[in-house]
Amino acid sequence: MDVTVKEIAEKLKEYDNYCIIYHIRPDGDCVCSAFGLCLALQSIGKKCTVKGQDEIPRIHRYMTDKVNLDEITEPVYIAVDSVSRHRVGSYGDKHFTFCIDHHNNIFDNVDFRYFETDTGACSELVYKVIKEMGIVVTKQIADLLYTAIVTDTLCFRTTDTRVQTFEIATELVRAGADVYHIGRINTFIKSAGRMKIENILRDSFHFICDNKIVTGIITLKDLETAGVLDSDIEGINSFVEQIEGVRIGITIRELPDGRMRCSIRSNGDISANDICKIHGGGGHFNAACCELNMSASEARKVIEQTCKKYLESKEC
Ligand SMILES: [Mn+2]
Repeated sequence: MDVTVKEIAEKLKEYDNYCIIYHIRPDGDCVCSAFGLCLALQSIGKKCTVKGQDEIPRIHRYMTDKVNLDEITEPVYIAVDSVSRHRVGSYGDKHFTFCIDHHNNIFDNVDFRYFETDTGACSELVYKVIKEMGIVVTKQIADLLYTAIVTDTLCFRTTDTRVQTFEIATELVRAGADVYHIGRINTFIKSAGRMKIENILRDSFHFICDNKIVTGIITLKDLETAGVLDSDIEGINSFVEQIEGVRIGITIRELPDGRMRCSIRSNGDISANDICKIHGGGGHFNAACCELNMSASEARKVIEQTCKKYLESKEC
């Protein structure tokens, strides 16, 4: 059932052993929301651990490695930042007691689900839960939750960056979050490999509909050529947004199992969410994704057709 922040805060006090699950192909928001909540729960005497199907991106490990995770045999599961059961990957068969999320959530069979859509980062909700529980936000927690906001809002510039986002960010800075370092490493500094993969992506661009729709492709081979891991290129899906005049930008990324993940970024009244729904995906209004089981070039054709149709229906 859906619960309020007050209700979930009360319920979280009732159990003692927690395992927080972040989503597959983790990003800054899910990882840092999970570890921030973990530290908060531990601070009031709960045992808590964090798990996920895939490894934590290297960029966040300077924080997550410092968290002492508890050994727990029969935990109560909490999903964070996960729109659906599919999103927690190999943990999908667990019984989830709690779910905290900021997507158009469709996670089924959850006892207590607290979600708010159109919210910059899931960590905003985690912050509200922690405050509601009366827990002190330490610098360590603040660094984690602030990182989640900076990464998920692309440094305060997504459409769902709201007053609440800034208010919570302010509180986190007051609690000691390192604005300079976190902003710099997550939104400014790029590795040589990252520079290379951006060049490869740029070279793959294909424009249609008067340059209003662009597709780019990153294959597994491309990652190898650039010498980067898939987990090291957070935010690359918004690269297409930088092109002036583009209304729908699609980044097609080959997954390890050969399927293609199409991440769509749109602007204005163009709903990336609606486009992705056509292919069984979803997400936020202006940022969503879907997966296609075909080659990269076929996926490009299919997704271009879908986007073209959608754009024509909007502009006619
Ligand atoms: Mn998120």
